[in-house]
Amino acid sequence: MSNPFSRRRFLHTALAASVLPILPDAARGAPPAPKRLVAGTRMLEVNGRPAKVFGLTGPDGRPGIRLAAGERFRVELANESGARTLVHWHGQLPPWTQDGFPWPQTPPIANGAVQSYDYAPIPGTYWMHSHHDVQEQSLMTAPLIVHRDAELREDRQDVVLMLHDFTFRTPQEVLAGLTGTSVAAAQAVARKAEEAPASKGDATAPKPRVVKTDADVPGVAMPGMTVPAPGDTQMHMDLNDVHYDAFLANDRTLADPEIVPVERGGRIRLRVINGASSSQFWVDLGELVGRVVATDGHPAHAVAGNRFPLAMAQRLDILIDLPGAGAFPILAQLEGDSRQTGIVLATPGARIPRIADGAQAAPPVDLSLEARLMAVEPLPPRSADIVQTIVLGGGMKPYAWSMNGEYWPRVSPLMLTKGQRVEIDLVNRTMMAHPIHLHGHVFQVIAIDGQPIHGAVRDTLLVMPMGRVRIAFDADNPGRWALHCHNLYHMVTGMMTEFRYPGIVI
Ligand SMILES: [Cu+2]
Repeated sequence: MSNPFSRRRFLHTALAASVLPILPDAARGAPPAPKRLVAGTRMLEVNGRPAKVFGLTGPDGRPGIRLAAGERFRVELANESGARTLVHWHGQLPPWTQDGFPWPQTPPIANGAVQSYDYAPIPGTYWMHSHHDVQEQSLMTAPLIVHRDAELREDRQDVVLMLHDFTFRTPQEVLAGLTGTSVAAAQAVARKAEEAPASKGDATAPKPRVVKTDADVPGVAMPGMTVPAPGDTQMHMDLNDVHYDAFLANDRTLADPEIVPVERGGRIRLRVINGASSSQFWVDLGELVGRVVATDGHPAHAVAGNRFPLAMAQRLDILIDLPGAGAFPILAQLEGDSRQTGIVLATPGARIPRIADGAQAAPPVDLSLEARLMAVEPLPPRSADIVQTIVLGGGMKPYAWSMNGEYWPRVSPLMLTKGQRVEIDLVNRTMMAHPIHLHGHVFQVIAIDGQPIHGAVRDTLLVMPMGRVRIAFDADNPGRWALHCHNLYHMVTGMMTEFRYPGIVI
């Protein structure tokens, strides 16, 4: 009879002892060490010229942060950028003091300082960007991917495609070109213009101002487009406030695209992130057919197609099953323009084609996909406790944009009470589309132009020119939260407001 304390048991014990020191802390019950994220600068080559940009580099040397299923967002953000900064975890639901928005209580991080974050993240495709000044334009942006348990069983290759717009001008030069003067001066002119006709009409509903001429805003080209409006009348809309030098996909142009090695017949989860400051794209899968299965990180019932609109700050998860071997460009074409950027999925030995810009200008990004989307995990049905209308106003000349006639930072906070079901009508009285982003909450799209839908769950939604959408969310995250247009230049010239819960000490 063998000894119950067998060799097998001994080996097991010895092995455990020898392995213990290299086990992750989590396996010993202690929280894992925080991940270090460095806000710094880096050099890119764009159109053959060196370009110094910001960057957010994770512990593996790649941009951003990737978290395993169930892992906490425990991050030490080290600011080595040479400037003050503050990073927002776009779409995540942390306590408001960790949201990375520059409230007086949560000021930007000084150069050389380190700030810690610790919260339970929600899974999906997210991103991070500076919410300080106009640093987002200088690529202080990166992916934030939180994996799901279910993805482990999917056995798909994860491919991230992050889009940017790039200019050799400084963001301050771009902004000065748009306003012609200063933000404050443009807002003052806009306020005065809105006050003047108020006596004749409804003072609470700002009218659209006459918008733009192409030639008279210095340094800016704005292709206008005429598109059929609802009701089949013709409507002029404005696109692309800023003329960019390049569009980047994972920091590279289409002249020198990233080649992503994939397996013949490979199964891909493509995570597309529009990190551009002022540009919207059509994601074009070419000969491939994909299935959109998540919007802004939140699962949606699959919608098949090969060309999908993507507004600023939005994300799409697209499942792609490759038909075999070859090189498969995944492109993003600027709305209203023929220029595009992208990456190439390539099986071993595939010949990489040279890809030119599009043959013709793409139409404006629209809500054609939005209308087809349905959340897998919708909000529980419930009637609204409050319904709030938010009117999007402003225009190109003077270049200032508003919410309910107010220009950030001179706004009156909208008060929420914990436990309320909130519905918001976003009413666009301008000739531009506005991608509206709500901090700290996820919402469901429940109507487009008055037509009820059981739409996507999201954190950013496009409101078409002269269009109207309704969103619903539960007020479950007390604090101070921004609601704003994610066109960087619309936001910094005024299109932002605040949701505030009572009891927050200001
Ligand atoms: Cu906007």
